[in-house]
Amino acid sequence: MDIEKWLEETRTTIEQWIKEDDLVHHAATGTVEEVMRYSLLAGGKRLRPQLVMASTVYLGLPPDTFRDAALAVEYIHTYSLIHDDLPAMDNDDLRRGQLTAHKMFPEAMAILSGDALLTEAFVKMSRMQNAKADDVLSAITYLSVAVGREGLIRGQVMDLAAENRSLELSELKTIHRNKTGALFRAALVIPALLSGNHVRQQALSQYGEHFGLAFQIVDDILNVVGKPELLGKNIGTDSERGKATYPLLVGLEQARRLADDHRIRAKIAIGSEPGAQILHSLIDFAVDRQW
Ligand code: GRG
Repeated sequence: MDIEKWLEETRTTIEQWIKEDDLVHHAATGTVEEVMRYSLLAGGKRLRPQLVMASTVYLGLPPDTFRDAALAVEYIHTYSLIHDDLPAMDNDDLRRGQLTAHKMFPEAMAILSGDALLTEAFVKMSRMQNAKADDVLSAITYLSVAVGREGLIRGQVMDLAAENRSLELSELKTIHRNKTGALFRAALVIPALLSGNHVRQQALSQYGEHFGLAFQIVDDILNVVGKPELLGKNIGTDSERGKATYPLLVGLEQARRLADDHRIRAKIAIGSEPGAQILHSLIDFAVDRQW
């Protein structure tokens, strides 16, 4: 399949959905919605909502069935980037080649826009169409655990605590399983929960586990050998910050081998069922990407 075409078409669709969201469409100057719109429309690969769509296809449903869930995971991702860039965290001025939210707007408004994006995601989940109330509740529970103190937040806390300290590979894996992997896994599992398809839930969760780790290993590799003009950010920042990364711990070649290993395991997890083709191509993209 032509994955480049699929990625471009779905990216356009997702950006159109964001623009059609009332809060974005009616965002007035000087409001928190303006900051939310700025960050939501500042670019990005849109991989997490694309995973919601690919998972939905794997389950035999039209890709836009769970549009609100696709938006919810992208809103949470955007919140995490805004907060991660803040002076108290990574203190970055640029994201995707553009000024970070707290550089473009007052810092307090950037913090609040992140808070509002996180809560808006759950508003969207709770108003979900095309799913039974019990299934919506299961999906909300899964997502809130994934991005809370046992998932995303845990990963970020561990990441901050690990700065300028040497780490074991197993500790690094735990950080990334939470910080990067939890939201990818949620994007994949949520359509199974919303459609009550518990048979495929396990396969999607395992695929998500390997997808998240492969994605992060490649992210670490690109921070060493990537092209800044493609990435929209500087390279070499991980080593400047004294961050433990896969290339630092195991070397570039072994890091590449590990990413490939996760690619293979992800593909085995979902098998070659009808509808699995996009997921196969997506893990190829995650591992082979240059941005
Ligand atoms: C809750 C503050 C807070 C943080 C949680 C997700 C996260 C932890 C921090 C965001 C920064 C970061 C480097 C996360 C690791 C995952 C990752 C590589 C994110 C970037 O994802 P892409 O490449 O981003 O999909 P785009 O720009 O394409 O949307």
